[in-house]
This record gives sequence, C-alpha cells and structure tokens, in this order.
Amino acid sequence: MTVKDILSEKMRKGTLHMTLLDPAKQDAAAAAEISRTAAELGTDAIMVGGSTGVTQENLDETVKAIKAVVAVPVIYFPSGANAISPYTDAMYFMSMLNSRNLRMVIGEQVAGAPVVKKLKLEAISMGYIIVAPGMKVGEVGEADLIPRDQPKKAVAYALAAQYLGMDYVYLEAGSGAPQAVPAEMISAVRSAIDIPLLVGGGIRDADTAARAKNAGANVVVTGTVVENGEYMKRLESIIRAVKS
Ligand code: 1GP
Repeated sequence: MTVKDILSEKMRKGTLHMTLLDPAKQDAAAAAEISRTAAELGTDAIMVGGSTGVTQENLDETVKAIKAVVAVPVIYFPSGANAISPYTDAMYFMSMLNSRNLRMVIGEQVAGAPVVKKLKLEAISMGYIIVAPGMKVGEVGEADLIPRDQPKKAVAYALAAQYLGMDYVYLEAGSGAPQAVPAEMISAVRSAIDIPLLVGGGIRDADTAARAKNAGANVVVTGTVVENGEYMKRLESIIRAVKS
C-alpha cells in the first residue's frame, strides 16, 4: 500500500494530524524521541523538513532515527533538491505555486526528479501556497504572499493545483507564524477543491487546531509546538482537538 493510499483511507474517517520536525533544529536522537511521543499521542505521520539548514547528512540521520521508533509514515517535506533521502516512506513533490522565483515553482523539481526516480521514492505531488505572514519560508521562497483577507486568491491557486493534477494542496502561514491561516480561507478552499487540504503554520494550541479542522482542513500540521521541552500536554490537546 502506498503512503498516499494509507493517508486517503484515514482521511475518509476524519481529520489527520501530522508532526513536522526540522532536522536542523535538534539531533537525530531528539527527533526520534519527539516522534515516538507524537505517534503515541496519535499523530498520523511525521514530516521531516525545514526552510534552511537541511543537509543530506542531517536529513538521513534524522529520518533513520525516526523510522527506527515509529510505525506511522515518515514523509520528506523538502525545501529543494539539495538533499533527498532514500530512507523516507514518501516525499511531497511540491511546487511553491505563488513564488516569484521559477526555481521554487519548477527548477528544484526538475533537478530532483531524476533522483526521485533513481531512489524509487513515492512522490506525492502538492501545490504549496504561502499565506501571509509567510515567515521564513515565504522569504526564502520569494513568495508573492496571499493576503489574509483574500480567500478568493487562495481558492484560485488551489484550483489551479487541482487542475494541474496535484494530489494535495497545502495552505502555509509559515512556521512560527503569529497567526494561523484564517478559517474563512480554509473553508473557501475546502469547498472549492476535491483533493485533500493540508493546513499549517502558527498552530500552537487546541483552539487554533480545532478551528482549522472545523473549517475543513483534512490535515492539520504542527511543527514549532514540539520544539519546546514541555510540549507533551500541548501536543496531546492539539491532537485530541484534531481527532475529536
Ligand atoms: C511549517 O506549517 C508548518 O511548514 C508548521 O508550522 O512550526 O508554526 O507549527 P509551525
């Protein structure tokens, strides 16, 4: 069964939660420990990636350590073709649709595609749409940010992703964003498209996670929340809100 099939089956039953770990932010053993806890608390997949500082070495080490302790899929969330790991279960083959830089839209993908083929990796295509404030990823990706009060613009990008044949759409406010993607934007996109919708960036508590879920996110992604040593209770309440 492919990772996409596993996730589709789970999505039919409800909203999923995914935990994002940046290999540049902790060592492999710490990433594995967080992943084990997140999986025990019910997270549905571990995403590994970051905007800067991901190397082949820290990526491979982190993925291997996580794979050794969890049964849920481990999915690479790349920022470019500089590092691609053979150890993940799948990778998002993503295009930052609202980047002004063609390299982020198609250049890195062209560079990475032969590697994905060679490694026989499962590629899950994804339209990646950066919503204001966008944070680091908006900056390094040179995104033409979707204004928070323009859901129609987000809908147009998401529909374009669907018509281009992409598997998923990801609405991203940016890691550590002071505000998550607005609920109105999530629900506008959800009602316009038929493919799964991931939402992340700035979701640090159960209320915000519940708002994203209730607005129609199929997958709620959290990253920063596990970077604080005292994350367990918070992550537990976020996952409970996503699953209830
Ligand atoms: C970043 O959307 C993810 O790609 C997670 O964001 O770190 O703010 O949870 P946070």
